[in-house]
Amino acid sequence: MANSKFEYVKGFEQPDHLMPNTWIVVRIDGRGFTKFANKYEFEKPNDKRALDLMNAAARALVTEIQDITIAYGVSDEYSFVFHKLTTLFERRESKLVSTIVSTFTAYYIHHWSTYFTDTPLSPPLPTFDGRAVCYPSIQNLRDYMSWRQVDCHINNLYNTTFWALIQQGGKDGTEAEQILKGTLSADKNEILFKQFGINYNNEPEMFKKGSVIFRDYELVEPGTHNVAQEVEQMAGEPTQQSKTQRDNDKKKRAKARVTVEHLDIIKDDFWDRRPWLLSNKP
Ligand code: DGT
Ligand code: MG
Ligand code: MG
Ligand code: MG
Ligand code: MG
Repeated sequence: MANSKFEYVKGFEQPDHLMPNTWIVVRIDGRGFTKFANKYEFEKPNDKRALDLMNAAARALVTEIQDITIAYGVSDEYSFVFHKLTTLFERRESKLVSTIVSTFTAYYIHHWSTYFTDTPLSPPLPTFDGRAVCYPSIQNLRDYMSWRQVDCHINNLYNTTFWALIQQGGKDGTEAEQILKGTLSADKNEILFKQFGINYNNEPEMFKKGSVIFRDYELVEPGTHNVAQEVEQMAGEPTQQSKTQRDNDKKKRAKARVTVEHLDIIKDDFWDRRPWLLSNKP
């Protein structure tokens, strides 16, 4: 139906190509999960089944969409980072965001029964919103990731103390809130330890640090150097790769194991040991 008189309507579509050469972060977040968590009686403050399910959905998505370099999840949210050189969907924002949101949601529902074995899903079904943000430098991107992980830590320490006061301390919500008003991290650690015998350090890593998903190749030992990598990063531009090299890299990427870990991504160590994550190669 080329050149019909109706075709002019296509001209109403707005271009939405995201800035080239920037790291694209698509963050999804569960819609109304406060209510959703109550409906399915998620354990407070952390339900391992719910978090494992988020991770399973995210892992399936990262496995499927190979342009994603790394992902980070906490609570009902997940951030997916596209390599700065990605050309997926010509970097069109609406395509990237809608694909991530619908793929994630589909896998979340698909995997539901694996984690919530006795509770079938019923409407209203879980849904997610999504947004894209471009970060021009590795520093900006790492600061974004650090921001989310710091948020995880602050919220988890607060929530862990809040729910200990209620579940073990017999307080009601208002009382617990009053007790925690104006407290610093050290105070919360002390309340947990002195009143409830909880050493916050011994809480599960997934609760304290959130979850990181990435392709695992061989770790680089700290202190060793990959010369090719260094030259590439100094140059600040992608090295010209032959087609064979690109194809090989692609195959390697497809074969690499996609892992879910609960690690510190604020300090340098995580990134230093996995230089491929932020390398100039897509
Ligand atoms: P939104 O995102 O504006 O549609 O609204 P919500 O209600 O999803 O709020 P949000 O995203 O700021 O906060 C996440 C909610 O999900 C929060 O109320 C706690 C709940 N949630 C997430 N993970 C867990 C969990 O493991 N256990 C429990 N009990 N609740 C959880
Ligand atoms: Mg929200
Ligand atoms: Mg939410
Ligand atoms: Mg949220
Ligand atoms: Mg189509």
